Amino acid sequence: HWEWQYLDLMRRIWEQGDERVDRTGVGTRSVFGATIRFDLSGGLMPLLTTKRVYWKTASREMLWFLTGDTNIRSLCAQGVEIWTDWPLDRYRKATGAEIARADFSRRIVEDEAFAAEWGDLGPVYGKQWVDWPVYEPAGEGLYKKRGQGVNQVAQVIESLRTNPGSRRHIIEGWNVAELDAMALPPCHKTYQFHVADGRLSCILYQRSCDLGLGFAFNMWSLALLTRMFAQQCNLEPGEAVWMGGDVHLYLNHASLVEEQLSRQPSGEARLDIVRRPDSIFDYRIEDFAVSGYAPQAHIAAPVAV
Ligand code: UFP
Repeated sequence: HWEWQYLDLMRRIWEQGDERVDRTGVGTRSVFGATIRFDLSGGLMPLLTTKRVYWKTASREMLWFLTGDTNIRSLCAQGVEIWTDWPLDRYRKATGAEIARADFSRRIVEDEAFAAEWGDLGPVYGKQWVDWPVYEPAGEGLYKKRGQGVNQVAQVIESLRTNPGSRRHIIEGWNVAELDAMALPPCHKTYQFHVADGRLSCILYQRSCDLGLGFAFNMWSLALLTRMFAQQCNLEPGEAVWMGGDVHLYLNHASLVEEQLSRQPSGEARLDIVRRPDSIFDYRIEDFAVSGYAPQAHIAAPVAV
């Protein structure tokens, strides 16, 4: 079962990883450099079975990236709160208000002007993926931002269709010049696609990975993106290859690690994309049907912000 790759990595990090002080102050054990591979043939998907993974939440986030939106409002409206802590933190610090997360989220949804002022994350994934800024010479050594940036997603779809043998099918999130303006510099920063024998594969390079919480989402999203791209390019799904830089477990995840390592992987999940949308930008959550997913119980663990 593919999931042993994950459980083995978890055990290795917990037992032998280097203990490090990290940005959040929580502390981690980590290894530097790890790979997990998954064969997407036959519609199979890398959904962890040793705990329940909320794949719809991860899918909604992926669809939100593809819209280019960087405001949390549409996520909150769908009950997706995975990005809410950053704007909430900024709001609390700026105003001194003691607002509960649920109230903040509700206000973001109900009050458009409030969302415009407080709900934006800066030029994170969505912005870089579909509107990477381009600067043009404006005389006297000055440069001017072009109205429309580069749509990397559309360009890669086009290059996969017209030049499948290319080794340049890359979507990059790490815009060095704009990192300071982002709520969080991209974790899943580089996607590279590859066509061989009519199959589409994708490598994700993730610079930093919370193996206990983030990975399950990141691996699912990588596979989902690959499936959508394959469908749009009339290719069969190949492999999803995940590569981590700093792969870590937070020291306050001891009970998650203990519980998950006591479980055995079981069964396999399949994804059926029930419709073929006109473009990569037209998918909806209803297009995704997962079958065969019978995970073991959810395991709660604190998120380090
Ligand atoms: N993290 C993930 N996956 C993600 C994401 C964040 O694992 O998609 F957005 C984790 C990795 C790390 C923290 O524990 O969030 C980001 O912190 P840093 O920027 O210091 O690496």
